Amino acid sequence: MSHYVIGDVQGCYDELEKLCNKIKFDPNKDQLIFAGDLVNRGAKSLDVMKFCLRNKNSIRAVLGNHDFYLMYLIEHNERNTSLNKILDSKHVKDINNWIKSLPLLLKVYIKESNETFWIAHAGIPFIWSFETAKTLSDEIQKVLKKDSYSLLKNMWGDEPKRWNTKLEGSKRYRTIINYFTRMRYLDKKGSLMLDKKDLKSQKNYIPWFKQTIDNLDDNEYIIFGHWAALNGKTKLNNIIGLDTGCVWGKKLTAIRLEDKKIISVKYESI
Ligand SMILES: [Mn+2]
Repeated sequence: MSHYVIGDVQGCYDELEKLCNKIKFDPNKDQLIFAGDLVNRGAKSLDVMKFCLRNKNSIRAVLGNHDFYLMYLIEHNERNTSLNKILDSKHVKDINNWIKSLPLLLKVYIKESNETFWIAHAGIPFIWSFETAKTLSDEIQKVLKKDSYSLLKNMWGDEPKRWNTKLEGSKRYRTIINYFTRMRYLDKKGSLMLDKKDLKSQKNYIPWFKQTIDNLDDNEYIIFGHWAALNGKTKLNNIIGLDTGCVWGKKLTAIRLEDKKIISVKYESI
Protein backbone atom coordinates (compact mmCIF):
# COMPACT_ATOMS: atom_id res chain seq x y z
CA MET A 1 0.00 0.00 0.00
CA SER A 2 1.26 3.45 -0.94
CA HIS A 3 0.03 6.99 -0.31
CA TYR A 4 0.34 9.42 -3.20
CA VAL A 5 -0.30 13.14 -2.94
CA ILE A 6 -1.16 14.72 -6.30
CA GLY A 7 -0.83 18.41 -7.21
CA ASP A 8 -3.34 20.70 -8.95
CA VAL A 9 -5.21 18.66 -11.57
CA GLN A 10 -7.48 21.52 -12.72
CA GLY A 11 -9.54 19.40 -15.06
CA CYS A 12 -6.54 17.70 -16.73
CA TYR A 13 -8.14 14.25 -16.72
CA ASP A 14 -5.94 12.70 -19.43
CA GLU A 15 -2.82 13.53 -17.44
CA LEU A 16 -4.42 12.23 -14.23
CA GLU A 17 -5.14 8.94 -15.96
CA LYS A 18 -1.58 8.80 -17.27
CA LEU A 19 -0.17 9.53 -13.83
CA CYS A 20 -2.35 6.79 -12.28
CA ASN A 21 -1.01 4.34 -14.86
CA LYS A 22 2.55 5.42 -14.18
CA ILE A 23 2.25 4.88 -10.43
CA LYS A 24 0.15 1.73 -11.04
CA PHE A 25 -2.60 3.09 -8.80
CA ASP A 26 -4.58 0.22 -7.30
CA PRO A 27 -7.79 1.51 -5.65
CA ASN A 28 -7.93 -1.65 -3.55
CA LYS A 29 -4.55 -0.96 -2.01
CA ASP A 30 -3.35 2.60 -2.57
CA GLN A 31 -4.53 6.00 -1.36
CA LEU A 32 -4.64 9.10 -3.53
CA ILE A 33 -4.65 12.46 -1.77
CA PHE A 34 -5.33 15.54 -3.87
CA ALA A 35 -3.77 18.85 -2.82
CA GLY A 36 -6.81 20.82 -4.06
CA ASP A 37 -7.90 22.55 -7.27
CA LEU A 38 -9.20 19.40 -8.88
CA VAL A 39 -11.28 21.41 -11.32
CA ASN A 40 -11.58 24.51 -13.52
CA ARG A 41 -9.57 25.95 -16.43
CA GLY A 42 -8.78 22.48 -17.85
CA ALA A 43 -11.13 20.79 -20.33
CA LYS A 44 -12.15 17.68 -18.40
CA SER A 45 -13.23 18.73 -14.93
CA LEU A 46 -16.32 16.51 -15.08
CA ASP A 47 -14.17 13.45 -15.83
CA VAL A 48 -11.91 14.30 -12.90
CA MET A 49 -14.95 14.53 -10.60
CA LYS A 50 -16.38 11.26 -11.90
CA PHE A 51 -13.01 9.60 -11.27
CA CYS A 52 -13.11 10.87 -7.67
CA LEU A 53 -16.65 9.61 -7.07
CA ARG A 54 -15.79 6.24 -8.62
CA ASN A 55 -12.76 5.80 -6.38
CA LYS A 56 -14.18 7.65 -3.38
CA ASN A 57 -13.03 5.02 -0.89
CA SER A 58 -9.40 5.32 -1.83
CA ILE A 59 -9.33 9.08 -2.38
CA ARG A 60 -8.92 11.98 0.00
CA ALA A 61 -8.50 15.64 -0.89
CA VAL A 62 -8.24 19.12 0.54
CA LEU A 63 -10.20 22.04 -0.88
CA GLY A 64 -8.59 24.55 -3.21
CA ASN A 65 -9.86 27.96 -4.31
CA HIS A 66 -11.19 26.54 -7.59
CA ASP A 67 -13.08 23.79 -5.75
CA PHE A 68 -14.76 26.48 -3.65
CA TYR A 69 -15.60 28.30 -6.88
CA LEU A 70 -17.30 25.18 -8.25
CA MET A 71 -19.37 24.79 -5.07
CA TYR A 72 -20.33 28.45 -5.37
CA LEU A 73 -21.51 28.03 -8.99
CA ILE A 74 -23.54 24.93 -8.11
CA GLU A 75 -25.28 26.41 -5.08
CA HIS A 76 -25.78 29.91 -6.46
CA ASN A 77 -26.87 28.78 -9.88
CA GLU A 78 -24.21 30.61 -11.87
CA ARG A 79 -22.19 29.47 -14.87
CA ASN A 80 -18.58 29.34 -16.06
CA THR A 81 -17.37 27.92 -19.38
CA SER A 82 -14.97 25.26 -18.16
CA LEU A 83 -17.32 24.03 -15.41
CA ASN A 84 -20.65 23.98 -17.28
CA LYS A 85 -20.34 20.26 -18.05
CA ILE A 86 -20.36 19.59 -14.31
CA LEU A 87 -23.24 22.01 -13.72
CA ASP A 88 -25.30 20.26 -16.43
CA SER A 89 -24.34 16.74 -15.36
CA LYS A 90 -26.76 14.36 -13.68
CA HIS A 91 -23.98 13.78 -11.14
CA VAL A 92 -23.90 17.40 -10.01
CA LYS A 93 -25.56 16.67 -6.67
CA ASP A 94 -23.22 13.81 -5.81
CA ILE A 95 -20.25 15.92 -6.89
CA ASN A 96 -21.32 18.82 -4.69
CA ASN A 97 -21.93 16.53 -1.72
CA TRP A 98 -18.50 14.99 -2.09
CA ILE A 99 -16.61 18.30 -2.42
CA LYS A 100 -18.59 19.80 0.43
CA SER A 101 -17.39 17.05 2.73
CA LEU A 102 -13.70 17.82 2.14
CA PRO A 103 -11.46 19.51 4.71
CA LEU A 104 -8.97 22.35 4.23
CA LEU A 105 -6.22 20.46 6.00
CA LEU A 106 -5.25 16.79 6.15
CA LYS A 107 -2.75 15.00 8.35
CA VAL A 108 -1.25 11.76 7.09
CA TYR A 109 1.02 9.69 9.29
CA ILE A 110 3.33 7.12 7.71
CA LYS A 111 4.15 4.45 10.22
CA GLU A 112 7.11 2.91 8.37
CA SER A 113 9.08 6.14 8.37
CA ASN A 114 7.52 7.73 11.47
CA GLU A 115 6.83 10.85 9.43
CA THR A 116 3.83 13.20 9.49
CA PHE A 117 2.59 15.02 6.41
CA TRP A 118 0.31 18.05 6.61
CA ILE A 119 -1.50 18.79 3.36
CA ALA A 120 -3.22 22.09 2.54
CA HIS A 121 -3.89 23.65 -0.86
CA ALA A 122 -1.97 26.92 -0.44
CA GLY A 123 -0.12 26.00 2.76
CA ILE A 124 -0.21 26.72 6.48
CA PRO A 125 0.71 30.17 7.85
CA PHE A 126 3.37 30.35 10.58
CA ILE A 127 0.91 32.18 12.87
CA TRP A 128 -1.05 28.93 13.39
CA SER A 129 0.17 25.88 15.26
CA PHE A 130 -0.85 22.63 13.58
CA GLU A 131 -3.46 22.10 16.29
CA THR A 132 -4.95 25.54 15.56
CA ALA A 133 -4.88 24.90 11.82
CA LYS A 134 -6.69 21.58 12.33
CA THR A 135 -9.32 23.22 14.55
CA LEU A 136 -9.95 25.96 11.96
CA SER A 137 -10.22 23.41 9.14
CA ASP A 138 -12.77 21.47 11.24
CA GLU A 139 -14.68 24.69 11.86
CA ILE A 140 -15.06 25.42 8.12
CA GLN A 141 -16.06 21.80 7.45
CA LYS A 142 -18.85 22.18 9.97
CA VAL A 143 -20.07 25.46 8.46
CA LEU A 144 -20.02 23.88 4.98
CA LYS A 145 -22.26 21.16 6.32
CA LYS A 146 -24.61 23.52 8.11
CA ASP A 147 -24.94 26.57 5.88
CA SER A 148 -22.79 26.31 2.76
CA TYR A 149 -25.05 28.72 0.84
CA SER A 150 -24.14 31.78 2.95
CA LEU A 151 -20.55 30.69 3.46
CA LEU A 152 -20.07 30.52 -0.31
CA LYS A 153 -21.92 33.75 -0.89
CA ASN A 154 -19.79 35.72 1.58
CA MET A 155 -16.38 34.15 1.00
CA TRP A 156 -15.18 36.46 -1.80
CA GLY A 157 -12.68 39.22 -1.13
CA ASP A 158 -9.19 39.88 0.19
CA GLU A 159 -10.14 41.42 3.54
CA PRO A 160 -9.44 41.03 6.43
CA LYS A 161 -5.78 40.63 5.55
CA ARG A 162 -4.73 39.38 8.95
CA TRP A 163 -5.95 36.53 11.15
CA ASN A 164 -7.28 37.40 14.55
CA THR A 165 -8.88 34.90 16.94
CA LYS A 166 -11.64 37.44 17.62
CA LEU A 167 -12.90 37.46 14.02
CA GLU A 168 -16.47 36.21 13.72
CA GLY A 169 -18.95 35.06 11.08
CA SER A 170 -18.26 35.49 7.39
CA LYS A 171 -15.13 37.63 7.95
CA ARG A 172 -13.68 34.83 10.04
CA TYR A 173 -14.56 32.10 7.52
CA ARG A 174 -13.26 34.18 4.59
CA THR A 175 -9.93 34.75 6.33
CA ILE A 176 -9.46 31.07 7.19
CA ILE A 177 -10.31 30.03 3.62
CA ASN A 178 -7.98 32.68 2.16
CA TYR A 179 -5.02 31.45 4.24
CA PHE A 180 -5.62 27.80 3.39
CA THR A 181 -6.47 28.19 -0.30
CA ARG A 182 -5.04 31.47 -1.69
CA MET A 183 -1.94 32.37 0.36
CA ARG A 184 1.41 32.91 -1.35
CA TYR A 185 3.14 35.79 0.41
CA LEU A 186 2.76 36.97 3.99
CA ASP A 187 4.36 39.92 5.69
CA LYS A 188 6.43 39.56 8.86
CA LYS A 189 3.33 39.80 11.03
CA GLY A 190 1.44 37.17 9.07
CA SER A 191 -0.87 39.38 7.00
CA LEU A 192 -1.94 37.97 3.65
CA MET A 193 -0.35 39.76 0.69
CA LEU A 194 -2.75 38.46 -1.96
CA ASP A 195 -1.91 41.01 -4.68
CA LYS A 196 1.41 39.42 -5.63
CA LYS A 197 1.93 36.18 -7.57
CA ASP A 198 5.32 36.55 -9.29
CA LEU A 199 8.63 35.43 -7.85
CA LYS A 200 10.51 38.76 -7.88
CA SER A 201 11.72 39.64 -4.41
CA GLN A 202 10.00 42.60 -2.89
CA LYS A 203 10.23 44.12 0.57
CA ASN A 204 7.58 42.87 3.06
CA TYR A 205 6.53 40.03 0.76
CA ILE A 206 7.80 36.77 2.27
CA PRO A 207 6.82 33.39 0.76
CA TRP A 208 4.70 31.81 3.54
CA PHE A 209 6.89 28.68 3.80
CA LYS A 210 10.02 30.64 4.73
CA GLN A 211 8.42 31.50 8.08
CA THR A 212 6.42 28.28 8.62
CA ILE A 213 9.55 26.10 8.26
CA ASP A 214 10.54 27.10 11.82
CA ASN A 215 7.38 25.36 13.14
CA LEU A 216 8.34 21.98 11.68
CA ASP A 217 10.17 19.10 13.35
CA ASP A 218 12.61 17.02 11.29
CA ASN A 219 10.02 14.28 10.75
CA GLU A 220 7.20 16.69 9.85
CA TYR A 221 6.37 17.85 6.33
CA ILE A 222 3.96 20.21 4.60
CA ILE A 223 2.72 19.47 1.09
CA PHE A 224 0.89 22.13 -0.90
CA GLY A 225 -0.19 23.07 -4.42
CA HIS A 226 -1.63 26.36 -5.72
CA TRP A 227 1.59 28.19 -6.60
CA ALA A 228 2.39 27.10 -10.16
CA ALA A 229 5.08 29.75 -10.68
CA LEU A 230 7.25 27.98 -8.07
CA ASN A 231 7.13 24.82 -10.16
CA GLY A 232 7.40 22.83 -6.92
CA LYS A 233 10.59 24.51 -5.74
CA THR A 234 10.69 25.86 -2.19
CA LYS A 235 14.40 25.06 -1.62
CA LEU A 236 13.28 23.46 1.65
CA ASN A 237 13.40 19.72 2.38
CA ASN A 238 10.33 19.63 4.60
CA ILE A 239 7.97 21.82 2.57
CA ILE A 240 7.09 20.37 -0.79
CA GLY A 241 5.20 22.14 -3.59
CA LEU A 242 3.30 19.96 -6.05
CA ASP A 243 1.72 22.45 -8.45
CA THR A 244 3.85 22.02 -11.54
CA GLY A 245 1.43 23.84 -13.84
CA CYS A 246 -0.21 21.00 -15.74
CA VAL A 247 -3.09 23.20 -16.86
CA TRP A 248 -0.51 25.72 -18.15
CA GLY A 249 1.06 23.05 -20.39
CA LYS A 250 3.70 21.74 -18.00
CA LYS A 251 3.42 18.70 -15.72
CA LEU A 252 1.16 16.89 -13.27
CA THR A 253 3.13 15.76 -10.24
CA ALA A 254 2.68 13.25 -7.42
CA ILE A 255 4.76 12.35 -4.41
CA ARG A 256 4.78 8.90 -2.81
CA LEU A 257 4.83 9.52 0.91
CA GLU A 258 6.51 6.24 1.84
CA ASP A 259 9.80 7.23 0.15
CA LYS A 260 9.09 10.81 -0.98
CA LYS A 261 9.70 9.83 -4.58
CA ILE A 262 8.42 12.42 -7.09
CA ILE A 263 6.55 11.12 -10.14
CA SER A 264 5.42 13.42 -12.98
CA VAL A 265 3.72 13.19 -16.35
CA LYS A 266 3.79 15.82 -19.07
CA TYR A 267 0.78 17.75 -20.26
CA GLU A 268 -0.52 16.50 -23.58
CA SER A 269 -2.13 19.02 -25.87
CA ILE A 270 -5.45 17.95 -27.30
MN1 LIG B 1 -5.24 27.31 -6.28
